Amino acid sequence: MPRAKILIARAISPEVVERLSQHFDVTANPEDAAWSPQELAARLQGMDGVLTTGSQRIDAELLAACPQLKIVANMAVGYNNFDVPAMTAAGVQGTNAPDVLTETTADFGFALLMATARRIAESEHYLRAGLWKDWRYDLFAGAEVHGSTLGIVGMGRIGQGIAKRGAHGFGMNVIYHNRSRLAPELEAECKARYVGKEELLKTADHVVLVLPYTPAAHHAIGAAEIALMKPTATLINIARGGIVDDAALAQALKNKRIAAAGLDVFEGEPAIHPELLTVPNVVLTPHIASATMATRRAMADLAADNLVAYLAGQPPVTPVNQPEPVARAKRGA
Ligand code: 8YV
Repeated sequence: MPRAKILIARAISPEVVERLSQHFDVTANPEDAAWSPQELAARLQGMDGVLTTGSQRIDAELLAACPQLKIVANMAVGYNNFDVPAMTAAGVQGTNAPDVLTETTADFGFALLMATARRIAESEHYLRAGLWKDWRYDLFAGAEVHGSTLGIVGMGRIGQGIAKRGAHGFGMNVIYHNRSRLAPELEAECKARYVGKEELLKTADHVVLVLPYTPAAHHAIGAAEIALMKPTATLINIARGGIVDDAALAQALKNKRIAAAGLDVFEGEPAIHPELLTVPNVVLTPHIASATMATRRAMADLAADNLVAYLAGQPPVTPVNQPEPVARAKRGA
């Protein structure tokens, strides 16, 4: 039987490319080119599977152009780059990469919160620019982290990781808002109290966004929501661009409507709203919350596990849909 063919859409850990090569005919992207949707479709001709990152859009048009494609394995927990109903209807399996990045991403959420509240990036730029002349009692005086109120929007695995760090490590009073309330034992483990979104925005000293992107979550934090926040509050987004209205946030930061923000994700990234680049009270990082070598390797390994299982006729490890059987059979899966 000929070996299945897979495409790896972006550069990944070489060990995982090597591992995949033991199972499949692999076409990789070692120069890490960011292919256009047309280029991706062209490279997917004749491919049975593809390993994607969060930046390749998988929609009905692409699937129609790639009739042999059976599985798309995303090396990301978020899969808003997938049109899931289109994939299901076209008989294509989608998988994501949850769990392996939870603690690493929660670490980063906390790091960004600390950097933002304690003005680490802003003060470092000042020092590097040679502006530090003397000690002052209020030099880069920031917001208290320990003992303050931490508001988490989106209480999945990563949200819970951030809650535990805040409650157990920093003695924070943790409140959260989520589509559904956690089971009482999980709330107790996280020492977190469920509140409405408005109460959270009004009472939190630090608001951390960790909810998945859905059309309903688009601009969940805009001018009206920011207006509810304390003027001393910080806002952290490690979820997805588009959940925050970046233009409204830039305005609010400029007017000191809130104290500061920390952003790892942006609307239309890698483009950044130009005003965000000019305000000092924001920490900006290039979508690196899961970026440790070990975690990125584990994410690629999980995507590989999904490809290996599914293309061998086994159930995928972390599926996000159940492909329609007739359409699936037409693709030879
Ligand atoms: C990924 C992420 O690195 O997992 C996610 O959803 O946002 C990041 O951890 C990024 O999406 C590239 O795949």
